[in-house]
Amino acid sequence: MLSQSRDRGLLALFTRLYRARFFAYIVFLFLIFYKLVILHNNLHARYIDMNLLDDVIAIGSIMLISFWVFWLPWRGRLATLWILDLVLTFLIFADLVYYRYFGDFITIPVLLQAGQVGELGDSIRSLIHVSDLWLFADLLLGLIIGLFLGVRRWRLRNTQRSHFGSLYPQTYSYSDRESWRLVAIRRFASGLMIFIIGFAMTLGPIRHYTKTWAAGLFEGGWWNISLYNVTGLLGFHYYDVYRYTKEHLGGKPELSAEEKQEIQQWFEQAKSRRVVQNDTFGAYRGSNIIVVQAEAFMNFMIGKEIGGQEITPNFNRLMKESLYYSNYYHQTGQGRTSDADFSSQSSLHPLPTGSVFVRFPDHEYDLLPSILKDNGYETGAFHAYESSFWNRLNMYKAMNYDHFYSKPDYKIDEAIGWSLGDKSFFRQSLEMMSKEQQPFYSFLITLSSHHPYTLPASVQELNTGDFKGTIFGDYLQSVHYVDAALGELIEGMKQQGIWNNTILVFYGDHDNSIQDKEPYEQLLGESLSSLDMSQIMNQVPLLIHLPDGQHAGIYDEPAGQLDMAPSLLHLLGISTENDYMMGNNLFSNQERFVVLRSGAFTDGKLYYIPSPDSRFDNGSCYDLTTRKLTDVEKCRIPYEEANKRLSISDRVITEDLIKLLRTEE
Ligand code: GP9
Ligand code: MN
Repeated sequence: MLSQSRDRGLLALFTRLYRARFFAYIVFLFLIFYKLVILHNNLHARYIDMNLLDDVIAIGSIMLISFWVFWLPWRGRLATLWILDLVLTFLIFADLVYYRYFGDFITIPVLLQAGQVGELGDSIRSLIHVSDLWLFADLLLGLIIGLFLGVRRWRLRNTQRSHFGSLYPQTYSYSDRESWRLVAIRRFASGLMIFIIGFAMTLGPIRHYTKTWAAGLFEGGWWNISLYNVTGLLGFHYYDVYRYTKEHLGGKPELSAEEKQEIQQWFEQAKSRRVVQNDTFGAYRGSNIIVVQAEAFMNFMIGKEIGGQEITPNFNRLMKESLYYSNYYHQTGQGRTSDADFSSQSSLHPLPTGSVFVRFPDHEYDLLPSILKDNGYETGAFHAYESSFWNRLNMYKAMNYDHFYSKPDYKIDEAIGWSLGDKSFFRQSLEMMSKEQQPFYSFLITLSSHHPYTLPASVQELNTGDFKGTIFGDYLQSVHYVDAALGELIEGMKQQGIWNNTILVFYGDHDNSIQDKEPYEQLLGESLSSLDMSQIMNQVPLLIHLPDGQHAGIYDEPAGQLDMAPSLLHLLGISTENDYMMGNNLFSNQERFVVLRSGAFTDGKLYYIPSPDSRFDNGSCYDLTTRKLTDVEKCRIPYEEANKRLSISDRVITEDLIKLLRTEE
């Protein structure tokens, strides 16, 4: 008798499990999975397709995040599924929009910079496509159905109440308690079952990947896109939360004696390549320095015309009396402008996630402004924007700048984009500099050519022809404006009498986030290979104008943002012997190796583009002479060196190693 009722109970349990219990849940799983697929298909085609195992991981990870809804009563479960749908949809949507601009996913350190989102208003609006709103359609439908059922239930209950009085019994019988117990067991078992299935579906394939091609995935500082390709979007976010927590709550990893020796040795070798005594060493001792870091100022349009009009006429003119580095790479990651700033001043790589400015402003670095201040320079940072953006206020204090002139220090007499137009920005900055003692070091960050590049009609002076009305056309227009501002800066410096005793450096911070190949092909009048596109998106120009116009010419050896600080210090005759710097000295006549944050690298002969799955042999190794793919094995040794550099740099920054390396030298 007992076993029969248990059988019936079990049977009923399974029937109900399969019939109703899981229906809403399966709809939920399907919807979120479908949205993850939409997200994946919206990422750039260069990334690998989702295969069956990836689908399994995706579904498993949705289960892992939602198994506990089975522990709730039926209606609460439905409402919770709706809320989970909303939260996950919002996450997918936010990742999608973020990815369109940054080519990366949102991470915890990025969320810590979320205060900046408000400022990105126009950019964000331009990155949202109307079709994205479909992601929210099911939520609306769910809300309507929910309201409908709710109202119906309420009506029914009212009718019943008026017929039978209260619906709820005052006391519970033994059998009520029994059936509650059964309900509780059933709920618990369902939730547990979903958890176990989800766990196996997520961890099983990931384990398989990490045992095969993705070995070392969770140990090394893998690029986020590679992580995503293994773990899927939700898995990536779990891991990111775990990584962040471990980093901040788990204490610093121990640096073993061998590791320390290896890092120390690497820096010794870097020093021997960098520190040289030649005739450029100290040739410009005591000169002022003005460094202009120009927003999204890329290299591909230098020297180009559109409808017979030069896009960057002032830059082109200045180039004739300056050192122009035609293969200069930005080495930035998620920290964009702040990464360009950090790597140029510190000669270290930025981090794979977030911005060093935000994450580790209090760690020790050998920074150009600080070194110059110690050598008698008055140092100033100039940026006509909110001082808190990218945590600059704190970071610039740590960098030892004497002054940080931000938005409140400027008169907004030429409103463009986020803030003040670059022409007025340069003019007012020069006025501020005129009050400083010489020699000075001034670091200026421009802003007018910021995404989405829309300038007021009154300052549009380039006829962008066929590109008019496109974001690419707006980009060229804004770059043309910045170039005109550069022309005025040079005039201003001459009028102020500092042209002949100042080194002027001008470089772009990073790319413009316009990934679409077509407008570049149209402007350049040629079809572009993957190698061409990779170089276009990663190259920014570097111009160094020396006070006497010496050494002018085009330098086509590879170089990168990490090289700026050691090179300028060389010209000033300030030794970097005791500094922990990773970049090249552009005046040392040594062979150069440039590593990008994505793991791409070049030595001038080879150019390696990593594969999104981070497997070395799936990457592309190009011969720069033929510009054709070559045997990937040729890239193996430099690939290992590139990874070593990135991981040393990451450890130095996150574990605050400079202090340690220096104190126990
Ligand atoms: C604003 C500027 C933003 O201060 O640095 O530039 P971004 O980092 O978005 O390129
Ligand atoms: Mn920028």
